[in-house]
Amino acid sequence: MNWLDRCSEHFVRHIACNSSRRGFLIKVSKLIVGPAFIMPVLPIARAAHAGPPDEAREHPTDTELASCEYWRYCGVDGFLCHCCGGTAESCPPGTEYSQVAWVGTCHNPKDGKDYMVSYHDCCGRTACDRCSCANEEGARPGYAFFRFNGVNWCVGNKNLMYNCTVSRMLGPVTK
Ligand code: ABN
Repeated sequence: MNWLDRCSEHFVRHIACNSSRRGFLIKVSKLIVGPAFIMPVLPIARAAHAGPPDEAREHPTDTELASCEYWRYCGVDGFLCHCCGGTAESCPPGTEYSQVAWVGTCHNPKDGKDYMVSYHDCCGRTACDRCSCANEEGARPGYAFFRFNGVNWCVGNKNLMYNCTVSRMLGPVTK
């Protein structure tokens, strides 16, 4: 028998001699039930998957979606994908979402609430050049580059070519 076998045997015998079946079952059930009490307080990014709340599931018109004034575009610096063969939230065919995004907080005048919106560039085709917006809510000039939104977010993708920008609703801002 090698040392690993001897150690394992010793370890298992030690557990067998020092624990009862009931004690073992109690420990196992604690392992199973315990996380159920801890999980609700862990910081899980539910908002990213929850999508917009019911009140934000509005039905904007085509004209609104093609306008830089539409509230959810408050941080867009680029071309609106809605005008480029995609939608406000989805990239045009032949392009893919940027791995990096700019996140902003926009005020919805219809329900008076603030919402988090992430702005992804769509990458892989030449610039769409339609519906150009230069909104700057929450942004700072270029010299404060950590807070500057006039950046090509395709930098993290294989294909760096910028086409247009989508505005994806993450959820309401709770204070
Ligand atoms: N985020 C849109 C963009 C792309 C290239 C240059 C400026 C802004």
